Amino acid sequence: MISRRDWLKTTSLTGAGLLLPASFAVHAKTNQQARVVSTWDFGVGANQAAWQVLRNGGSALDAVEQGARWAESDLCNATVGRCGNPDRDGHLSLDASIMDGDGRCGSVAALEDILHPISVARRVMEKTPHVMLVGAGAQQFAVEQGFQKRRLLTPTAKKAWQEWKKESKYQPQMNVERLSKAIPGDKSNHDTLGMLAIDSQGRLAGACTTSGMAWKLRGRVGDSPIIGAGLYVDNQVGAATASGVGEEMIRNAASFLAVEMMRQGKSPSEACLAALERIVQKREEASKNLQVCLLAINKHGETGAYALHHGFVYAVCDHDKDERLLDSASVYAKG
Ligand code: SD4
Repeated sequence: MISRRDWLKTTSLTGAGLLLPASFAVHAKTNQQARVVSTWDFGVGANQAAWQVLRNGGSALDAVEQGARWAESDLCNATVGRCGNPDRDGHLSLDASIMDGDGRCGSVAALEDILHPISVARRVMEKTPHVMLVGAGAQQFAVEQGFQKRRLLTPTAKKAWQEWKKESKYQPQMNVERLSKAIPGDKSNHDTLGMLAIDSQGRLAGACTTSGMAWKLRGRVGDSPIIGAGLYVDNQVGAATASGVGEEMIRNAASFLAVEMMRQGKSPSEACLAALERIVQKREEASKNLQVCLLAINKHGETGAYALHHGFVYAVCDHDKDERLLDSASVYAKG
């Protein structure tokens, strides 16, 4: 298999007139616009999984599904997938959504004991006339579709939950730490993988996957599986995704709002800021003590982000500059 570096070298040799198969040269050219962006520092790993699809000319939809699958199974942290912290009663329940730029979408919420909620969400999109399945029904559908049921709560997450139960204090907190510093039970009790991609044909897609807030009430659903709140994609304009305290995104349809702001001519980061300003305008006091992060891409592949508070980072991967981790601007100054 050709490595990414070799690929870059080879494509520049094409310009120097060396003989390569015509399809290879076309492929290299069209892949210039492919790009994938993801929330948080673990987005780097997720982007790499997605990039394997994009670099071969694959679709944005396949890319974001692969990226989210990586986060759900290979990454082990307290807020996404199999290593996530459970709810107040000790159940690990997962939320995910997927959407493409033509408006097709699917999601699952409060799904238990299934490793890849993002792929179940895609099946909801492709195999049913519905958009969203929840709880026991989502699990039943997953099993019917061939997904294996398996107990997902890790011993570490169980231990953290048992510790938490000693005081049982539940309060959503803002995450101002990079996730690599997050350990179960510390103050960073929520983070989500939100991923947006544009492929070689200019098609957009997005995916969002999370275990939601640690110690949440049983049955609590955040923004991540709600189309328009945690994720929204429109090929005509761009796409946006969110991380942070999901209730704020739901109240303001934040991802949809960011896309609509791009439709009105704002850049991706201006659009994220405008959506956050709406949140601040509605609940100014509350917004000082919780984190909301928005990430966006427009149809030209330009990306941007904004968060309420300092500390949000996002990962970008593309043909030109490989992988990089960028700091988001914030509404409230550091400290
Ligand atoms: C939720 N938005 O369930 C998710 C959690 C999260 O960063 O993103 N945290 O509310």
